[in-house]
Amino acid sequence: MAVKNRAMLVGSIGAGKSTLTNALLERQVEAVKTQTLIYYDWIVDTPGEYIENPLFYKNIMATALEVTHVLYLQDATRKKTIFPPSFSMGINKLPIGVITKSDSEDADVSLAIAELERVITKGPIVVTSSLKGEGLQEIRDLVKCKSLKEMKTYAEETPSDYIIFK
Ligand SMILES: Nc1nc2c(ncn2[C@@H]2O[C@H](COP(=O)(O)OP(=O)(O)O)[C@@H](O)[C@H]2O)c(=O)[nH]1
Ligand SMILES: [Mg+2]
Repeated sequence: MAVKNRAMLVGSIGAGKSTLTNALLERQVEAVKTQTLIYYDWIVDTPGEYIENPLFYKNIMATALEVTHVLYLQDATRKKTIFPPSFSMGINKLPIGVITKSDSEDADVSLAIAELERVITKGPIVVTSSLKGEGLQEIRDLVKCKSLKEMKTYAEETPSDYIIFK
């Protein structure tokens, strides 16, 4: 039987993980502050504390065992990234970089892409706005891919303004 593809979302407190979860699943509810792991269908929403405090990295590693993809969220309105360089290299799951809040007037999308390119050494980066619904289908499709190669082909063959492959 085929194993269902699942994605874990990681990113700072306030990066937009829970809002993105709702947008991806078309859940019409307010994002609640997550103090713990929340499983919704094919998504695992994590608390921002997991990445803000290196003591919790072990929780990220343990939860990663349950998923096929890890989404690394970078808030476009933040100048810095919370992720250490090459962080995705340490997690043996298919990486997807996600820029959030691209719609914000405070967003610096180019800077956010440059930051994420140092975190995701190889893989797709999707520019999203949960508010406007941009980049969401690209994420849903990428999570259906079974390899980096498949994600690369998808990124190259999809006429989308919101996807980059590095
Ligand atoms: N402008 C804008 N704000 C967003 C977007 N996504 C989330 N936010 C806001 O960012 C804040 C934190 O979002 P939340 O999903 O709770 O972040 P989390 O802590 O990572 O789960 C909330 O005030 C959201 O309304 C977006 O696409 N655009
Ligand atoms: Mg949350």
